[in-house]
Amino acid sequence: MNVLQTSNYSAKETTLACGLAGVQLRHGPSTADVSLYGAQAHSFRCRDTEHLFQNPAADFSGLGAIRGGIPVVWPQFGTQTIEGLPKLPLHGLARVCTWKLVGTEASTANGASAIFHLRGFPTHDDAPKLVRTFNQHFLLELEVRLREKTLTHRLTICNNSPIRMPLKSVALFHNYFAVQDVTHARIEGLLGATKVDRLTNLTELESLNAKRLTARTDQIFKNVAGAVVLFQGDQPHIKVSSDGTLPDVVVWTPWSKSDPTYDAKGAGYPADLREDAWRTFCCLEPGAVSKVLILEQGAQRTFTQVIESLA
Ligand code: TA6
Repeated sequence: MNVLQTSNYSAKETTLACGLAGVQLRHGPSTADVSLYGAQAHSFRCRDTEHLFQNPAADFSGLGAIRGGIPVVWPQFGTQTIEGLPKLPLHGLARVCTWKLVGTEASTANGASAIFHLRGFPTHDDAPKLVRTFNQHFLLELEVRLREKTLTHRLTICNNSPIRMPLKSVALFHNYFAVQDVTHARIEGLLGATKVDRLTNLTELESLNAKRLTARTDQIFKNVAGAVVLFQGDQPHIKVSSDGTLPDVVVWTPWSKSDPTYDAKGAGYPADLREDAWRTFCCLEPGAVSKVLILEQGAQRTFTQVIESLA
């Protein structure tokens, strides 16, 4: 078992509270849990505040997508397949594959971190079925770093193909943030961004500085200039920023099944969400999804998001 520990910092390989194998990071009073399955963060706790929504009814068998935490969306967003590439499950393969832990660090200067790899060796017989379906060589590296008030994700996509073949993909961090009540949440930082409504297909500029959620919402904001802040009531709760590498932000809440956009059977509603769970999360998802990234043989690109607790 890999345990790196100093007095206030640790990065410990363990079985997480959700039952999956992973790493628990600790920095002073803050902790973060990340599973090998999906390299998915399931918990980011600052003192007594848990910032990530976790769906207790989710499938933690390691066989399907886990709704909650921070799923890594790659190489496709939603059901949008990329030209020339095979059809993959919703939001791609990264969140439903088991990654390899390749390193941990815990130091006063840098906080606690873990690095995970997912490699595409489509020709290997033991490669996950989805990797063989995708049929591309790639290396994904995800570094998750915890400091007392921040959780940073750095995803590097590398085209390590032995032959001259471009690697096409989009990427996004599907952050499920825990809130007391989404009907009292508001989001600041989207003013002036181009808003594409995925429910109505309308595109317009966002005119609100303080965006409140009042119904089912599924929108992509393009060219978001700076940080986005999620408020609980009047209290700033979470700040999400990137270094410019993630220009899009998706805002999603399924709202309640009684939203008029759902039919009587609730088609399109997340199947494993318990009755009132929709109230307790809001997805704010920095990504690079409106333009396909094309990496030539040997090229790589890094995408960074920083989540800061303001609680
Ligand atoms: O990112 C927003 C979104 O694409 C929504 O359209 C919604 O369908 C959701 O993601 C699905 O994500 P999930 O984690 O529930 O599979």
